[in-house]
Amino acid sequence: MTTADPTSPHPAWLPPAAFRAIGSRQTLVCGDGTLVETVRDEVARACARFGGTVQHSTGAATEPERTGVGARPYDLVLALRAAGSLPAGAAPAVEVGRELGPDRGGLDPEGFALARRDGVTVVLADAPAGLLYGLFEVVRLGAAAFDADRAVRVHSPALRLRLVSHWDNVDVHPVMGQVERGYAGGSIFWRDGAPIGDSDRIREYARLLAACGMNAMTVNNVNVHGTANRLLTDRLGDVAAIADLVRPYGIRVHLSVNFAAPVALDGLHTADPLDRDVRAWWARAAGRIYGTIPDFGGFMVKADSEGQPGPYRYGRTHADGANMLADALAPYGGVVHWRAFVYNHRQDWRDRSTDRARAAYDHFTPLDGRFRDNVIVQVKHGPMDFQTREPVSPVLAAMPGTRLAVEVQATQEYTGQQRHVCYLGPWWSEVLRFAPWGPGRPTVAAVVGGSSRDGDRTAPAGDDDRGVSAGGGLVVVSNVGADHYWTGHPLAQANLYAAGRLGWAPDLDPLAVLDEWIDLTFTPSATGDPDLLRGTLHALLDDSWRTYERYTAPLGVGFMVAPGHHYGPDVDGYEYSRWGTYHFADRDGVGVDRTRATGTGFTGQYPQPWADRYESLDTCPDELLLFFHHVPYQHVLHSGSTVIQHIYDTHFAGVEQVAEMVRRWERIGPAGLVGPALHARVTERLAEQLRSARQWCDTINTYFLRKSGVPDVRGRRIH
Ligand code: GCV
Repeated sequence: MTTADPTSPHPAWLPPAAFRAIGSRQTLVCGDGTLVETVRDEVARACARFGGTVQHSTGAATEPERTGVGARPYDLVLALRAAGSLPAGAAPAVEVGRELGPDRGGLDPEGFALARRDGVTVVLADAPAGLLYGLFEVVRLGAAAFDADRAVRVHSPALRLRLVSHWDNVDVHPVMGQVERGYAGGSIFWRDGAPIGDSDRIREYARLLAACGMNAMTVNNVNVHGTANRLLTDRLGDVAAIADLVRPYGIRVHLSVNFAAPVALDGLHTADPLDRDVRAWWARAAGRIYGTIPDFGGFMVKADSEGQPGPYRYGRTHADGANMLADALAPYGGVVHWRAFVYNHRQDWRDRSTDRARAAYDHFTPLDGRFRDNVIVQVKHGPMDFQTREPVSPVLAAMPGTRLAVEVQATQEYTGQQRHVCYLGPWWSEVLRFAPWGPGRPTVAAVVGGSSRDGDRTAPAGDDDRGVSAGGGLVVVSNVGADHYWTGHPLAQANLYAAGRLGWAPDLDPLAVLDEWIDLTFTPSATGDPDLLRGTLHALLDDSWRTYERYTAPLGVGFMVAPGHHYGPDVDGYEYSRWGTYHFADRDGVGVDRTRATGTGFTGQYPQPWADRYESLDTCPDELLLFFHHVPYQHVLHSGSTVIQHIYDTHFAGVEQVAEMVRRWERIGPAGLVGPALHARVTERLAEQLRSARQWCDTINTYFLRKSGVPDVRGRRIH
């Protein structure tokens, strides 16, 4: 990576050098359409830099002489199968096409086949998006794409919808600022109520998203207020301008909308989803939007949640609300992402039966089967709220008749706010691979990919016809802002990259994904030792989520953070508050009893085997013990340690691990393996991470020493 140019955004995983292998060769691009032109332009840009050539053959110009290359073989052929006959120099592509054959069936609309035969690397697709994703696969392979022969391999995304959700405010919010929970500067779309107008950056962003496998985004916060309401009406042009910029990279724009928009914008007396005028209002809004943005993706809605309006106010259900919007969008093929993040944020803490973890399941599962085909119920991956460790949300296993999406959070609200290194790929991978019905049964990835129909035997017959089989995919809350490095902490780029790659292929090893990101982002320097750089990055990132967990949140306890901004420790900050109660620590023990036997009954929301596994102290995994059980401090974990000793040990260990990260990063400075600006930025953030880790360690250990009165068996100093 070269020294940062402060005037243009950092190239992240698409630096020019990532295109060297393609740009120095002879390429043929065959096909028509905007995305094919993007492919051609990408290759042409690389060739201009590295000396190769590109020919573009549309259906109307397939003769070799018209490509200007005659029979000379190409190194790379990227072709739509319907593009017509290929020139002689692309003969191996014809063979690959034959092998792929009609008998293998049509390729996925975003899929492609990749092979290397007789010195020609071949990418074939049936639709332009496939060619674009195929190009980025060749970029990822780099020189290896042009080495030995490769058998034909068909690639297609496991999850159809892979959406980045921006919590960007159009107006500056008095408390949350320009981006809610944003830790990377301002918004890339909005500033002070107006579009920011940086087309280049938005285009670059779309490129980065496509290159990691994303295909959709919302452009405004799910908490919709002020000017953001008007993106549906007189400010629709702002949305259309963004859609125009990202369309060439296959990214569709969605909008977060306010359920009460008809009231807020047009003074209707109600937003009741069954009211005729309200339904007509939304139908008109949808018609207007599709008249302006024909490939508009749809709406995202946070309703009856944390003060946002919703159907409850009118005595209606979430299905009524979502279906009304779905009906408005259906004629145009749009979808509604309806969030399941609904809970009582005005709890009475004296009522021990109220359990925030239960809420989404209690609100939504009775409605299973009642949502339209174009409604996607969007479920946060855990039952709480993106804590450092939570079990997988049981809702994901309980709505077989509904399209479900899983929502993860790249913006590091609870995981160090992009001041701490915290690579979340391993966490998301655990979530996506989790098998709610037990080993060998469908995973969360299968549920949101729509291929889990045997996941629950109560699934209604013929549900494929209802569109349920399409699944709802992955939603990732963006960690991107107007910062030079996009993500504040340069190493946090890896999280966005990983979200896209895991959305495309949830089975990928998150550490292999990290290698991809390293290979693309950090160009080996002529003098430096690339293994030292790779080793350092792995040492910093691989286990960073677990390191973060060690010095912050032990054994599944959440929310011991400072209220409001959520950075740094405050053990009782949220305890006995209207938002919930999360650890119930007293002089005898700690944890939340969520068992069926004596607690809130939350364990009963899981199918077997997890319902029983979480219920029993004997089988509950250590890392979730305090999420499910209230236990004495001297309770012995499966690890052999006691709960209290585990708290002390992990906190000290976490700090030591961060100190080691600091040392490792310092060591690569003089080697010049990364540019000095990037090195300095990471150094500065690591210093803060170390300070903060020590603070967490001191605060948590002191708190539990005082509460429990149990000394550290190793006699370390606890304040
Ligand atoms: C956008 C958490 C965050 C809120 C966020 C909310 C949500 O509560 O703290 O900032 O609001 O989740 O997901 O809607």
